[in-house]
Amino acid sequence: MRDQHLYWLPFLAQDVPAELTDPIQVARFELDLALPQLAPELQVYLAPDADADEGFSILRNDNGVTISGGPRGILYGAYKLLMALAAGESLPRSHSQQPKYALRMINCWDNADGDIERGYSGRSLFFESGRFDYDPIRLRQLGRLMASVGLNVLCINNVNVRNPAHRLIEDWLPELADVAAIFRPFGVKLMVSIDYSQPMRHGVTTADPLDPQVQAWWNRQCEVVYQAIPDLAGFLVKADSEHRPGPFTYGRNHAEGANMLARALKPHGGKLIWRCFVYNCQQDWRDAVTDRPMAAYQHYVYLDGQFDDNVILQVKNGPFDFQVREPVSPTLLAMPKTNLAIEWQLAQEYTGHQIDIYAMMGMWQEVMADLGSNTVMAMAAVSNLGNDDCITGHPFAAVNLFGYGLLAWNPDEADPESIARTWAKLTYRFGQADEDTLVNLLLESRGAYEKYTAPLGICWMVVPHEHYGPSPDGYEYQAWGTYHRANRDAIGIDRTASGTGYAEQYPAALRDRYSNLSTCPDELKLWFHRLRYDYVMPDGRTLIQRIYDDKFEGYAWVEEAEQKLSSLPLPEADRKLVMDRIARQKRNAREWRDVLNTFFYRLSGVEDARGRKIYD
Ligand code: GCW
Repeated sequence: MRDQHLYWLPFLAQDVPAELTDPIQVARFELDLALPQLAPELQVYLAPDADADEGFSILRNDNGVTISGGPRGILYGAYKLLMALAAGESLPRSHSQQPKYALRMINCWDNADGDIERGYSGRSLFFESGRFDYDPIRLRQLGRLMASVGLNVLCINNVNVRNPAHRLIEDWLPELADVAAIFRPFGVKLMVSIDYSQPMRHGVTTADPLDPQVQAWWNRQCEVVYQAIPDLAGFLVKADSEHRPGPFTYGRNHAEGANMLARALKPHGGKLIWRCFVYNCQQDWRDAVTDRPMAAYQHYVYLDGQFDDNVILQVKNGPFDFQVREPVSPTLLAMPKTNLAIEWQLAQEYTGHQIDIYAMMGMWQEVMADLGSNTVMAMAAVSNLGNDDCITGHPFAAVNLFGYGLLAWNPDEADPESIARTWAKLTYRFGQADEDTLVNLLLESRGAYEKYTAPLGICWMVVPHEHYGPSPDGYEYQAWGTYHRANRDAIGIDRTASGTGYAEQYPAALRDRYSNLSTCPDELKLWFHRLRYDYVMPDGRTLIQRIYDDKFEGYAWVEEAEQKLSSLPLPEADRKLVMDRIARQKRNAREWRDVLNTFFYRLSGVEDARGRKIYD
């Protein structure tokens, strides 16, 4: 059955036919489908330009509009035009765009058994029961959604390559090639995650990157893979991370490890995306010297300049792990001679499981501002997609997919308000007042979530493994390096020069800003500093009072949001999902409020200055 959720493309109420094989054909189809409703008089001409690639220009004159560019550029230009018409934006007479990043990737953490690691929108769109199993109509719809916001690479399997997903580049190449063909007309190239020890399944006795047999195995494997899928974007690798195999086993560093694979991919034009999520996940909680967020910098920065030119190091936006609030990863600022990609997580692992509303644009904007615009050359995001009726589970989580595409195309033009507004206009076509209500809810959602969950950048206080709901000491005595070290007087870890020294990994301006309590943003104060509960915040409140206030305010926001949502004229298919989820969000927020307030009250013995109910 056809998807009832048309996401931000409600004017494309018919599927792209399977026969179309080229982005220009798709562009023509989409225009012919949508223009009669959006601008019946408008003539749109397509002018393919053999020298152009992904950029496009849209020129308006008295006869109509001409979109020119390479095939993918024309497709992007067609969507741009249609979305501008649908959102009621006026396009200038002449308009050109070029993507800022050549690789704009989605990383699916889909397992071959159909389960999705950290997936909150149902099961895999690609796999079930240990084999490929998909609905081509749904995949074409995903191709269309991706192309409409300029996303061009889709890695379809989990970075934790679980059996039998290694067969993707071995026995399942014909199926993989079929999926690649489905996405090709949308300008989307496939990528696969590979297992570093893969040669050892084939009689090679080692995975040592400097062993010639290993190099030879990968060279041969890449020939076979690229024969089946000549435009495969490349491989994604999680090595020496959370028990995954990698070069450390053989005493090799990650430049040696990555370059070996990159050399096998190189003759075929493939890229090697190498993740930097490497840290000691077997730390003793008594060890107060090792500081997990320092790990990536220590493992990679000294190797700057040693990676081959088709290697891209993929670094998570924050140095910990997609927490509610983190500073920018210092590794992203310290490797000028290396190709770097920033990795975001659209899947709401720590940010509400696509039950709680959490629009990510504010986080992107803050991180990009600290990053400076020329530091990274590619973008990746962990997928929030699945086979639920609504592909992002929560209909509002689609704003994160939509916005991420715009961000990866050009972060300078992706401000939170315009992303939220354009998405809301396209998706719901509400009247102005309802649109404002929705846009404001989206823009406030991150701050609200942050208020009722772990305070001021302290990170992990979630239920272990599941990562939804409060458990203040859940990770405190574990091996993951995730400690808040709260006692009766104080909470947090000093990460300045007088403590673990983490802040010294930054360039001077950021180091000083974070190290100095008066300039460190409130939301990161407990990320960088150990503070007493009676510490007086810049606004005059004590730390403990700020914590209590935030929990009450965060919960109150959810109560109000529920009211506001109930009066929005949402389409039926979305209404049920949205109202069901906000009720669950309210229960979650209430638990967070009361569990955390009780936790801090029991430790500190300090009463709430406003006398609100805190359970003892
Ligand atoms: O945040 C952690 C997640 C793991 C994930 C890992 C990673 C794919 O809890 O589920 O594994 O990050 O990014 O590799």
